[in-house]
Amino acid sequence: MPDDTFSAMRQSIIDGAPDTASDLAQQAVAAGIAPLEAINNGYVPGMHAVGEQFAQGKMYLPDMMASAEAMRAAMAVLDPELKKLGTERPMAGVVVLGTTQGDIHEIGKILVGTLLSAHGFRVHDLGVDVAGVEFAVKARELSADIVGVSALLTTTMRNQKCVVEALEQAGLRSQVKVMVGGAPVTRRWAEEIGADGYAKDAMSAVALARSLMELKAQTSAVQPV
Ligand code: B1M
Repeated sequence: MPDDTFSAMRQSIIDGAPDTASDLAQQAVAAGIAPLEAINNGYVPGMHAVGEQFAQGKMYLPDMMASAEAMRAAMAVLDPELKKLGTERPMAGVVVLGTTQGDIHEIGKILVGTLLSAHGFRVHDLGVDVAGVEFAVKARELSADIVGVSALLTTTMRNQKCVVEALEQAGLRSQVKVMVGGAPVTRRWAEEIGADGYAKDAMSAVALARSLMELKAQTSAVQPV
């Protein structure tokens, strides 16, 4: 894929131009470009540029919302392409996913969910602004293997801990692995709140989910009957 196309994708996000973002995504699919390559090399760098400009006061909330709309338009084209990859795979595990309470950022979480689905996981996405207890209720209902919690704000990442606590209170903690992620989240934070793992991006989230499933299988194998 020519760098020009990636920079046009990046610019469509900065400009908050959903039609252009969508057209470029369709062209990429038609050209046989891997959807993840378009996302990671084209659109996500656009989002990062928007975040930087917002932090510097060069962009305002409506601009950031328009950029998010453009990202969604691109994802509407690329998401089904990514999901197609997962249709032939055996079921890898059940994941309950959501963005933590007080936080409405969803793009990264949706991408994580899409890639998990593309790799055989059955994903139930609770959406955004999700309380700890809601994660626990859905995890019980679906006999989930993994609960995945996204947070994009330094003020809401502490609510990831509430999810771990809600699972403990529901008596589910030994059966459910917890993975956390999002821009401000770190491995150290994951350890501090008692989560089982941290992933920095969507592909690492897939690798982490697989290793958590292996760990789960090993621990259940040594449980006394
Ligand atoms: Co907001 N926002 N935002 N925002 N926003 C950030 C996060 C910010 C860093 C921008 C900045 O100042 N530079 C800043 C947070 C600062 C901080 O806390 N330190 C910020 C702020 C301040 C705010 C508001 C408070 C602004 C205001 O109202 N004054 C407000 C908060 C609203 C709320 O949630 N209560 C707000 C609102 C918004 C919009 C609604 C306009 C919009 C979101 C729209 C939507 O999602 N539908 C928005 C956006 C778009 C952003 C930026 C620009 C982009 C986020 C994004 O989509 N990135 C963001 C700046 C930035 O991140 N650089 C910013 C692309 C996405 C693919 O990456 O989400 O990081 P990301 O996900 C990655 C990884 O983090 C990881 O994998 C993903 C894919 O690789 N990952 C996981 C994510 N979740 C994971 C879960 C896992 C594993 C990996 O396991 C479960």
